Amino acid sequence: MSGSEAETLFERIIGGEIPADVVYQDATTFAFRDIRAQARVHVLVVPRKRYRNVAELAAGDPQLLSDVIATARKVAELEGILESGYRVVFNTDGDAGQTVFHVHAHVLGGEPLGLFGA
Ligand code: D5M
Repeated sequence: MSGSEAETLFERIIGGEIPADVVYQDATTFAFRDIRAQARVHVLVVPRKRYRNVAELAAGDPQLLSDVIATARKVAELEGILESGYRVVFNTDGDAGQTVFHVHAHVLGGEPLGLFGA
């Protein structure tokens, strides 16, 4: 990450410049509802510090990746889907269709999601 790069959309949401439906935040992570929900519960979890994708985050700051996963669990708890189950997805670059290059976990649930590849 380079501090000289332009702010990402998600940095502007974290900074309060762009409104969002915030579900949870703590010292290192921030969670808000996806504007294009693909399930009854669809929340994005981002680290406050920007990494391009989960591969760079895993290589650069494994503790922060752990924080993101812990916040995904917290979101599931707050949304009442810890027992029914949920999915965590990191789209990573081209073939995965990543569109915002500030790593984010999609937390999906609240209904049966179907199986990948089925
Ligand atoms: O996911 C990027 C996600 O970001 C996509 O599901 C839409 C969501 N998005 C885009 N703009 C906003 C705003 N303003 N608020 C909330 N959610 C937003 P990707 O994995 O990069 O394809």
